[in-house]
Amino acid sequence: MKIAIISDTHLGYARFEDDAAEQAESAFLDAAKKSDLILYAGDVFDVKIPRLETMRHAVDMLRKVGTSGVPIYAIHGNHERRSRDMVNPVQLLASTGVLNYIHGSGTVFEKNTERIFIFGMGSVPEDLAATALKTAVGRVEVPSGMLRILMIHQTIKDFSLGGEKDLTMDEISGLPFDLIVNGHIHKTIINHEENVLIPGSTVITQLKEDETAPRGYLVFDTATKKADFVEIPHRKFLYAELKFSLASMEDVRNAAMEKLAELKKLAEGAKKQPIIRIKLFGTLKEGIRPSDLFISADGAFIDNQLNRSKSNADFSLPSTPSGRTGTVTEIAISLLRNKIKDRMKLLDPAILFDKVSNDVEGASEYLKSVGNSS
Ligand SMILES: [Mn+2]
Repeated sequence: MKIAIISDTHLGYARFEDDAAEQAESAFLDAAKKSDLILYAGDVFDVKIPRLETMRHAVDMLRKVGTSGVPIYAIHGNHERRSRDMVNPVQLLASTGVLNYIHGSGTVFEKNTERIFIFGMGSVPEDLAATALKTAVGRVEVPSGMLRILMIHQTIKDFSLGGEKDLTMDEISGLPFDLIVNGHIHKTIINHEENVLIPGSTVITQLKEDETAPRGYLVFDTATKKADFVEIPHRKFLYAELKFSLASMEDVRNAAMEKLAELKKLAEGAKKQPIIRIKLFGTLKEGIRPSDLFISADGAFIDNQLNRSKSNADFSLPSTPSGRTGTVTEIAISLLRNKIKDRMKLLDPAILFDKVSNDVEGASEYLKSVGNSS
C-alpha cells in the first residue's frame, strides 16, 4: 500500500496566494496518481475563517482527488484551530464530503486485504499536547496485527527548536503506534530510525532557512517501510546571510548586490521568479546609521539587522508561563489559563478568545453563562 502524506498547504496565504493554491493542487493531483490514500496533516488553510473563494478552491481541488477514488484523512493545524463548540474549516470540508476529518478518532483503511489503522489528533496548545494525546488515544481501541499510524500537528522537541513544554519523542513512543506522521514543521524530515515522517509545507510562508529546500510531499510504501520525497513544481526560495564588521555603506551595498546576483544565477531558467531574502547583520562604521542604508534590490527582501545587538535582533513575543512563545492569542490564552487555574473550572480561555475575536456578543453571552452556572 502506498500512503501519500501532504501538509501545511496554507491555502489562502495572502502573501503568495497563487503559490499556495497551485502548489497544493500539484501535490494533491500527483499524490492521487501515486498512492492509495492521502494523509493531510493540518494547516490546510492559512486562517481559521478562510475567504469563500479560498474555500471553493479547496473543495474543487479535493473533489478532483475524490474522483480518482483516493480517500483523504485530515486533521486541523494550529492555523485553523477553533474551540470545541465552533466549526473549524477542515470540519467544514469534511461536511462537503471531500475529506474525512479524524481529529480524536481512529479508522481502519483496507485495500486488497491489507489493513492499516490511522489515528488523528489535530493541533492543541503545545503545553497540553502530551496529556491530550494520551487521553485521546486512551479512549479508542487501537487494533493490533496491522500498521498503526498516528497523525498529529505539533512541535516535536526532538525535531525542531521549540519551547520547554513541547511534545517529546519519549512521550510519543510510549503510545501504541508504528509510524508518526506530523505536520506543523515546515521542513521535510524523513527519520526511519524513529519512524517519524514530516512532509514539510508545500508553500513558503515563514521565509526562514528551513524553507529553502524543495517543496513537495511524501509517499510511504508499507511493503518496504520507506518513505520517498516527491518534489512538486514550486517557487524557489533563496536565503543568504551576510555578516559585516565596521563596514562602510559601499561595503554593504557591494556585498549585497554580489550575493543577489549569485542567488539569481541559481534560479536561472525557473518558471517563477524566486523569492530572495538576504539578511544583513554585524556592525557599520562609526557614524553610519543602518537606516541610512538603501539598497535597490529588485524583488528581493533585504532584512537589515545591522548594528543590532543580539537582544533586539532576536525580538520575539513575550513567553507564556511555560516558557514558550506563540501567537498573541496563544500567549493570552495561556496566561489566562494559568491565572484561573484551580479557581474557575467552567471558563475555557480558548472559547472566550475565539468568541472575542469573532463574535463579541457571543463572548458576553458566554461569560454570562459561565457566571450563572458556576
Ligand atoms: Mn504551518
